Amino acid sequence: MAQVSETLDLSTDKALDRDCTTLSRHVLQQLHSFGPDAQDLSALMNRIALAGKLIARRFSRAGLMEDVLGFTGEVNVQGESVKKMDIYANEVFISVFKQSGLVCRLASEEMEKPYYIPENCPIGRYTLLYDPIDGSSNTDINLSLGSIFSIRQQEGTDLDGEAKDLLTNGRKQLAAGYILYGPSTMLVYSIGKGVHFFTLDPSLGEFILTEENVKIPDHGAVYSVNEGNFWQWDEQYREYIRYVHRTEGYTARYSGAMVSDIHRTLVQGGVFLYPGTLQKPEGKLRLLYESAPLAFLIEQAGGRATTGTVDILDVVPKQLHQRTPLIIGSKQDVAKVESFIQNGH
Ligand code: AHM
Ligand code: MG
Repeated sequence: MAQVSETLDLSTDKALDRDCTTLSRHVLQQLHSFGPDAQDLSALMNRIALAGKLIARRFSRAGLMEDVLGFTGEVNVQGESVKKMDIYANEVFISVFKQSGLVCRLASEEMEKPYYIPENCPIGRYTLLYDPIDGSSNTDINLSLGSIFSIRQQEGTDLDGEAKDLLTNGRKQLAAGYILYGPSTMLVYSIGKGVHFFTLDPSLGEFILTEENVKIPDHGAVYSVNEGNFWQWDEQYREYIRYVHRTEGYTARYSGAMVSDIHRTLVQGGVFLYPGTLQKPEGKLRLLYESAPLAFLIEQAGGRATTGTVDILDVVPKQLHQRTPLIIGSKQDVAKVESFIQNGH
């Protein structure tokens, strides 16, 4: 036997170590603890991973199955047409957390009010906030999409079922991240100890650590925004866009799914913007399900996220489905946009 281990070459050892770093093990390693709170977070992340695998599996067969693509004919609380995958993914998270015992409430972009799991409430001290499918207009054209999640500790008893304790700033998030359904499925998360990438290995059915402590570059060449809304923006935003048009070194990318755009920004740097428009003065993106979780991640990676005047993580919402303008990405690029908003240049 001794002979076998001596002959194992180093690259095999490394590959094995890598394959063994699953998400739940990584959470425990990060917290240096096997205590109850660490076990809870580890179990919560494991459930989110399961939801991600179920959604990824359905996406991968979308064109082959009945009832996956297209709209349901309903309009959600945001006034947006609902896709069949929005409903499926929303229910996947509920179903996965019903069995966890840890989560008493789930609040999602697709539901007017939080979903309560009464049997979990005496012990379930956590709330999951999520956008089940982000960028759902990409569903029918087989382009990248995502899910966004955030975990908060429940404060108080919430006896009236109003979930008012969720109307607090984004610094209260215990964990946040996204699942990216691209050529491979990735899970990116932070529990306030850096940002880490996991990739789904389909042969194992497990998310495996692929990059630890990811840092966003301080500057990147890409600006990412829906320029079709140019006519609807405030003049300061238009001036910023005119500036990048006349300055060498900028290039544009916009996928229609923010999770993909944020992932690229995290890896390569740059800035993503969704400003207020005439039709939607606060922009399109929802603070609790989209902007705050992504701001938490990007700050953990050394970047910034702002409304243009206030850091996203300091915004206290007045209602669950509140929208917010968002400028997010590399420090220097966010500062440049901010300077246009605040000083006009
Ligand atoms: P969704 O969660 O309902 O799909 O909306 C959010 C998405 C973002 O992923 C994306 O950046 C944006 O909406 C695209 O909107 P638009 O088509 O207005 O540019
Ligand atoms: Mg979304």
